[in-house]
Amino acid sequence: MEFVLYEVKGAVGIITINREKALNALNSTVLEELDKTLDAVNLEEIRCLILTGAGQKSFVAGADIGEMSSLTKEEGEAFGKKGNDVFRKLETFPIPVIAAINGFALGGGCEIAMSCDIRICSDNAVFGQPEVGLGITPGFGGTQRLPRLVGTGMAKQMIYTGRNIKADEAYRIGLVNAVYTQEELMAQAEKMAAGIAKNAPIAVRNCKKAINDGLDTDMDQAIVIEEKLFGDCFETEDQKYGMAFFLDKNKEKVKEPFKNC
Ligand code: DAK
Repeated sequence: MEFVLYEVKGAVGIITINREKALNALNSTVLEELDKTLDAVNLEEIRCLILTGAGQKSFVAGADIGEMSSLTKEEGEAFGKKGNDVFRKLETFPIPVIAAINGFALGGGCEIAMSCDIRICSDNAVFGQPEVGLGITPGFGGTQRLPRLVGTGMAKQMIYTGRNIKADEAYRIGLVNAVYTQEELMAQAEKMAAGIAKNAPIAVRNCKKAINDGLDTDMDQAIVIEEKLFGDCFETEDQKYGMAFFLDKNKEKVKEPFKNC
């Protein structure tokens, strides 16, 4: 791949958008390669993904403005669909995805981070939806995901003003869960991913599905979605093992890794 790296560390897959000269801006090739990378993740082996950007300056500085500048209406729609499809694939990916935001997360960069399950960032990170200054609306879900994450008023302020915010403000408004130094960021992301990966994989997947699907509907239906996904866990070996381990009074026993079945 030209612009996307994929590395496996134990049960954790690390996807790096590697277009540092353009601050990891998303062009069509990056979007296509991200799509292929996600399709190639071995879900038997990998239990959590981390998404980050190459270098120390930028996570993703947005969609590629050079490529977008000459698009026709039809081409703009096709570009938007390519991005939206990948972002939705990330959002609904069966296993959790952590965005490790190591610098600029502007426009499409903020939007791809919001498609991940969990966001943590470095202290030099900068977030914003500057699209209105370019004569467009956010096009990769920013008008939809930002209000759901930080509330309507704050999202409208960020989108209408196009003003960037720094890491500490992103933390304060709940756009990121934690802020680390640049040096600490990946180690912390990997630690969190490993913590997720050691839990029962089918239960973790079902939690993601319950939260995502439940948020798309009203509470009466949402609770039924949870009931079903909760019930499904009782057909797994991991539930039988996890509960039997708790109930076993032998203090010398050592917990085995969950088997993902
Ligand atoms: N696209 C293309 N190239 C970019 C880029 C971008 N978004 N951001 C940076 N670069 C390139 C710069 O052009 C420069 O390239 P060279 O000149 O070296 O060839 C290189 O990266 C380094 O950037 P700077 O020289 O500008 O670096 P600085 O440190 O001075 O400034 C910056 C960093 C992040 C503040 C600045 O680069 C900047 O403002 N970048 C643009 C940020 C931005 O406005 N991002 C939002 C883009 S709009 C849609 C779907 C999605 C979208 C729209 C429509 N449809 C539904 C169709 C999404 C839109 C966006 O994301």
